[in-house]
Formats: sequence, C-alpha cells, structure tokens
Amino acid sequence: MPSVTLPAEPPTPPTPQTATPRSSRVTCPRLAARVTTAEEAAALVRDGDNVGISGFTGAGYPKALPTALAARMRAAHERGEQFRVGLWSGASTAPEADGVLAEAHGISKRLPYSSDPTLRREINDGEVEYVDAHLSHSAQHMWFGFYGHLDVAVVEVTAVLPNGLLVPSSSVGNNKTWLDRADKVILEVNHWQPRELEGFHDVYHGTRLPPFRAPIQLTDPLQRIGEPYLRVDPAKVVAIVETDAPDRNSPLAAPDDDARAMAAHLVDFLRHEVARGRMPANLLPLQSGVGNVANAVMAGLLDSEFEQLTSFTEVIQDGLLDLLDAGKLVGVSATSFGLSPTGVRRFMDDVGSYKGRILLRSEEISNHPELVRRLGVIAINGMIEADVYGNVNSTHVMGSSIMNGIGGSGDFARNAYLNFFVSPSTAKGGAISSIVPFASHVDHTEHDVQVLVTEQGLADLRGLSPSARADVVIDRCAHPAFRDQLRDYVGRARRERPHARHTPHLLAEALSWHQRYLDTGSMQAAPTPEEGRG
Ligand code: 0RQ
Repeated sequence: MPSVTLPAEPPTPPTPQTATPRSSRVTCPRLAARVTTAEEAAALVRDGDNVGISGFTGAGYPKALPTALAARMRAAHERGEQFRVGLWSGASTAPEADGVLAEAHGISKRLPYSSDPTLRREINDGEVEYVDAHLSHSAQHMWFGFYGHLDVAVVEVTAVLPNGLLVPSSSVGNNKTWLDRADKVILEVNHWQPRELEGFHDVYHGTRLPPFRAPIQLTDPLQRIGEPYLRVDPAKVVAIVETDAPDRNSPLAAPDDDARAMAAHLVDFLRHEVARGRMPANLLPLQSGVGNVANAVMAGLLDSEFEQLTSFTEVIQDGLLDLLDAGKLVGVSATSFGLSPTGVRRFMDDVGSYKGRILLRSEEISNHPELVRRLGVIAINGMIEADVYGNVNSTHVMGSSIMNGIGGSGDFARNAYLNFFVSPSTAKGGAISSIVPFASHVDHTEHDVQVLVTEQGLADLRGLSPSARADVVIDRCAHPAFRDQLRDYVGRARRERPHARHTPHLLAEALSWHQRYLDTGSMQAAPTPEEGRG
C-alpha cells in the first residue's frame, strides 16, 4: 500500500499580485495565466491516467473537458491506439461527462457511483469495471491508497479568488480530496454558476488518517466546521478552462398516486413516532434519496403539521426548496444540488435568501457515519426490491445488472436513527414483485433495515425476528397479486424445513421468481396443486 499522509496544513495560497486579471471569475493573476481551451487542457490527460472529476447528482461536473477528451480518445481509437482512463467522481454526472466518455469507450474503470444510461450499458456489457462504493468511503479509500494513484483532477468551480482560493460550485462531492491528491489539476470555471454561491460551502480540512483521527466536532446540521473555499496548490494547476453551461437539472415528474401513497404512509408513521415519544415534534434531521418518491415525501411534509424541520442529507431537490420557502425547514446540509429546471430558476432568482440556510459540504462529511449517528438522521431511500425477511437490494436488476449504485444509501441507512426503504410494490407493469422470497442482491442486510414502504402500506420491522418480519412484509407491503404466492413460499419453507425456521428458505426456490421473470417475462406463477395453493 502506498504511504499516505495528509499535509499537516493546507498548502499556502499564492500571494495576491496586481496584474490585470483576464477574466472576471479568475482573479488570481498567477492562475489567470493558466486559462486555456478545453482542447489544450485535454491534451494534458494521457492514456491510463486516473482522472478525478467533480460532480454529484448532475451538479458541478466539468462541462467542457470531457467532450474534448472524448474527441481525443475517438481519434486515438481510429488510429488503432488505446486511450482509456480510470474515472472517479463524487457521484453521478451527466451526458456531457460520463455520457461522452462512455460513448467514446474511454473509461476503463469507474467509481464510486454513476447513473448514466450509456455508461450503465458499458458496465453491464462488461466493458467498464465499476467499483460501486459507499460514498462516505470514497475519499478515505483514496487516502488509504486503496484505489491507486490519482493523476489528474478536473474540478468545476464558480470562481478563483485573488488569493488562489476556489469558490466551489453546485456540488462539493470529493473535490477536496481530488485537489489534494492529484498530480495535476485542471479547473473549469463555470460562469453559469451564480457568483453568489460564495459562502454556501463548508469545506472541512481537518480529516486525518488513522491512528490520528479525531472526533468531528459537528453537533448541528447547519454548524460550520470548515471554510467556504477549496484550496489547491497553485503549482499543480496546469490549465483553467472557462465555461458557461448549465448543470444537468433533470426535470422531476409530478408525484404519481403510488408516490403520494408512499409519502402518506411515511408521514403518518413519523406522526405516530412523535406521538409515542420516540422523536421530537420537529422530527430529527431528514435525509432523502433522489427521485420522485423522495420528492413526494417532502411534498407530504409540506402539507403536514411538522415545523422547524432540519435536513442532513446528500442532495437538495426541489422538495427541500419548497420546505425552505414555506418556512417549514430551518436549513439543510448536503453535498450537492439536484434541482429541476424550475427549481434552479427559483434558486437563482433569490440566491441570497438561501445563504445560511443551505450548506454544501464534502461528501465524506455529508455522509459521515459518525455524524449521521450523532445527529440521529431519519434516512429515506429508494430500493429495487426487498425480500420478506428485510434484505434490501438497491442496485441490481435480476441479481446481475447494475442500475445506479449504492450511493449514500448505506452510509445513511446503517447509521440512521430510523431508516425507510421505499418502492412501488411492483415494477414493469406489474410483471415484477418488488417483494420477493430472497433479494437477488443485498445492499442493506436484514440487520440494517427498519421500515419498508410501498404504496400498499408500511412494514415496521424493528424488533421483529426474521420469521415474524415475513408475515408483516407480505401483509403490509406486497402487492395483492403476489401475496398468496409469497405466503405459499414462506408457509412451505416453514413446513418443509422444521429445524430451519429462524429464516425459513427453500434454497432451490429462493431465486426462482427472478429466473421465472427471465424465462417468461413475469414473476407470476401459474398456480399448481404441487405448490399447495389448492
Ligand atoms: O427502470 O427506468 O427502465 O423503467 O428501476 O425505478 O421506480 O423509477 O424508481 O427512480 O426511485 O429508482 C433503487 C434505482 C429506484 C434508486 C432506485 C426499475 C424500474 C425503472 C427505476 P426503467 P423507479 P427510482 C441518495 C441515495 C440507490 C442509491 C441511493 C437508486 C428503474 O433509488 O438508485 O439510494 N438507489 N442513493 O422499472 C426490476 C425491480 C425494479 C426494477 C424498479 N424490482 N426489478 N427493475 N425497477 N424496481 C442519492 C445518491 O446516493 C447519489
């Protein structure tokens, strides 16, 4: 393992000079001299390099360099030469980053998270090695030397200040680590990002490696423990590219009936927890995954009686802005925005009003197990399927094909005060049951999972044995079209293996629902007398 030591102090920024800056956003004279084109910057990346890019949930990723790099890759491939890089990020990026590089067959290995459809195809075709990692682990595993050497960092920022400090953009992700560890740094200064973003960030520079780690002194989601800037050793900055391009800003569909039903079950349950005295009246800091269900839950909270809410999460979606605007949410700590086009407009039109109520941190802090556990976060994340015993699959379709990745769901779920996993009870027009006898891949084990929610209802698994959980999960969460089939499986498992009733399984049948779907296009079994359904 390479030796890794953190610098005792961050590098000293360059002394301000008086030369006239060339750009309104790059006001450090020494660094202004590095402003160049994306093509020239891309020429500094070599085949086989590991490249750490900025970007998290389609926010703050480099907008120009990946396209220029992809063009170089395609040209090299046409000449019969190899040109691929290892690509590391905060989390998902966008078609202009992951998408173009995957299209050019230019990624050899990718970590720690991605949701790009072209890249997903390359991964599932076996063309790209994908290391799907807990997001809170990604920075420290880099520091531990587990991922190898980082050659180049490509980081989008909002501005470069006269003293060389960097104003981060719409995500922080792993940028601090990439800037600290890379040999060469390419900055993209994006004029589309509001200049007023200065002051929205809190970058913690105090992480040390074991055995020198110290407690992270954060006891409130909005507490500042770092500084508003990223730092970079100016000697490492080999190029600065200026851009003026929006983030991905995927539109959000209006919540459908299922999403609204799941949100209602969940909000009702929170009410119940407050009534039982297990949570304060303003709840505990909320974390919610990305997507329409997460957004619907926020909408459900908007219509609820809850006030003075807080959020310690990864991504700020429109639903959190709604809660902020309504005065129901005191503030939110995250690592990234993930707004729709309308959400972005709303934010941009009134940036100043959000300052102090939104803090963006590095993902090693936004997702830190120590902080999630200390604050008592309520974690709400999507899932692909759960089995009757409570194992949750967040990542793989039919056991083998990656969808996105575990992201932060494990960081939050395992360490949360209370966790929820949510999904419609069926997928693919009802052909697939999201509640299965045995999860075809396990991201969150039965030991980690507390509450399952589908549009059918909510299963509170806390304090239940596996066998007791099966009854609750089937009764509350399974779709009626699959309930009998699930009861039949568990019933026969209990009868046929009388001395294996702790977690009853019929091993030859445990994954037969998935195989049936692959064979027939449906998990529905034709009822037979042998199955004991008569
Ligand atoms: O496929 O796009 O081909 O139609 O999975 O499913 O229902 O649209 O749900 O967008 O909320 O995603 C778990 C993937 C859910 C997401 C997952 C198919 C379904 C559809 C998407 P199509 P929906 P969502 C913070 C937390 C892991 C990361 C995480 C996720 C597609 O929530 O990636 O939690 N989570 N991060 O048809 C086969 C099933 C299926 C199924 C759904 N049972 N079998 N296919 N699908 N259920 C954010 C970050 O960490 C960055």
